[in-house]
Amino acid sequence: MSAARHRPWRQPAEEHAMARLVTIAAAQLGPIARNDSRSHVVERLIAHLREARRMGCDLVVFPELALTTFFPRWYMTNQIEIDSFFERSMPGPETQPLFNEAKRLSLGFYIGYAELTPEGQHFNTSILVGKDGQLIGKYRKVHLPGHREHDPARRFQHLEKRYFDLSDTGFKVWRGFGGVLGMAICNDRRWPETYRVMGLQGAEMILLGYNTPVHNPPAPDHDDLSLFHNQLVMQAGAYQNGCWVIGVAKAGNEEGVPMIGGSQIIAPSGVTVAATRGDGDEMAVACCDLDACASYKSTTFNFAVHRMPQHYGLIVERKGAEPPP
Ligand code: CDV
Repeated sequence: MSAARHRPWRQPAEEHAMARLVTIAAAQLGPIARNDSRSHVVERLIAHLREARRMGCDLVVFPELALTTFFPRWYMTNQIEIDSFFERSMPGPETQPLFNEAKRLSLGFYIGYAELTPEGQHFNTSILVGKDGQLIGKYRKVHLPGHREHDPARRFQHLEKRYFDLSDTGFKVWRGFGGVLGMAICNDRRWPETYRVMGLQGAEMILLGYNTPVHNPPAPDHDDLSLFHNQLVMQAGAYQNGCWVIGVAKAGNEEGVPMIGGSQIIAPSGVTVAATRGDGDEMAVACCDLDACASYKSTTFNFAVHRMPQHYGLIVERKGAEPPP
């Protein structure tokens, strides 16, 4: 992948005119305190939108659970307290200004939030909203990490399995922004199946937000590798499926728990073309050519020609590894 493919202003005018260009803002957030109001957070999101407009963006990607602090770090039993971190409608009264401003600026956006449905289900959800303010798609997180009960051995908890229901959406893709887009959330990015299921539906760009503590209580030996692993999995997912991957963090020291930054925009080559540098509110911006996917999707990763699904049955038949006796 030559740098020119990522920088249309270096392309010949004719090629530029034909390219499917989407300018993306990876809108990283710094920490959100437990007591921060939704309205205060929405002001920060709107500041990102305005900056993105100034930079000529089409689509702004916000993190996972972008409206509150990352509450699964605390063990809670009071359902009223738990539900206070969830949105009963989207947009709701406090998030409506975000939708209004995005539409006024003609910007699409992806945002993650905790969803409480009218039936009482709790999901870790993301939505993709078009430039006209209309919902393009909704995704509910498939890979819920962590545990269900309080674990006193941990410095902080990771109770996604306790607070969220299992996904009922799976991995879908949608047409929008001139291409085919998919969504994932945080832990999903570590699993090759996430990208491949969307790759098999022709995904040209996968949007994903995350909250990743630097410290991994069950495996502290991974701590020094947390940024490396973040980049490794997203670059592999992009390259092996010939698609753009946009990964966006909520970063920094949130309620005493340091979280990684490392938000980035990755080309179908697997090369990161823009990245944040710090762990606060910060944007990385890149003009992404969706046609850059074709050279990967039509050669090395031409699935229709080269995949051998008759040899992949175990991937769906078996959940855990079973070594020979
Ligand atoms: N929010 C997440 O899904 N976080 C996980 C944690 C468990 C490390 C992640 O994979 O980044």
